[in-house]
Amino acid sequence: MEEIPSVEFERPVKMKVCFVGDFAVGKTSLAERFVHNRFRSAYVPTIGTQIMKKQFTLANPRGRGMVQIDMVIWDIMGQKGFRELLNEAYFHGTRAVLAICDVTREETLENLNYWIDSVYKVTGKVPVRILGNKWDLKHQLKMDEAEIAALAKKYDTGHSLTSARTGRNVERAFYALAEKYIVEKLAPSKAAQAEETAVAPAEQSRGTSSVEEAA
Ligand SMILES: Nc1nc2c(ncn2[C@@H]2O[C@H](COP(=O)(O)OP(=O)(O)OP(=O)(O)O)[C@@H](O)[C@H]2O)c(=O)[nH]1
Ligand SMILES: [Mg+2]
Repeated sequence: MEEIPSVEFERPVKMKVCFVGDFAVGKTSLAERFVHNRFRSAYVPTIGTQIMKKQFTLANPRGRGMVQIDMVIWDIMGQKGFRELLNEAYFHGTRAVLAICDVTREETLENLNYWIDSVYKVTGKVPVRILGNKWDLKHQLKMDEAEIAALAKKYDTGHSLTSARTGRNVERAFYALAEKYIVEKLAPSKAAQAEETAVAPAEQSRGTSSVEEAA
């Protein structure tokens, strides 16, 4: 692949990520682990949605340098009912999805089809990563890893086996999703390209637009 100049990522990449999956699969717990590095064993169902922010840096997956990611996490309630009426409001503007199942409850994997398709109805196809959470309870496993991998393949992606309780693979799963988004969805910044061709080098740091998205 052609190397993209690092000027492309002078500014942070903003991305809204939605967490989807059935109730109690561990969406809130994974967000809390990633953002605050903490875990609570009590189950407090999310009502509506909880929004969290996290900044982190990655090696640019398409070229030189580092990329700063400004992630806004929408942790959405897994209980059905009136939530379904609000899908449009929740999913609008979503750039990428973490679709989470609980490896100790079989139906939570199958239901990810419903969840991902609900997002796609609003956003079109966006990058997804499948998470098999509660891997610390793998002695109670109710699905094969091969089934998780097959679902991931269907959605053109990979999967991670995570534990919000121990922290296993949590950070890596977020990083993998951000990399997929950058590689698949971000076009080189038109602003950066214009600056390269038309603006004197001393002025190059003054552009107003950050990375732009492919249609
Ligand atoms: N052992 C174990 N328990 C977990 C893990 N992740 C979450 N839990 C527990 O599972 C329960 C549900 O976790 P939540 O994070 O609230 O689940 P949720 O998906 O946000 O649920 P809703 O908000 O109702 O949709 C809580 O009791 C958590 O402590 C994990 O990786 N391992
Ligand atoms: Mg929750």
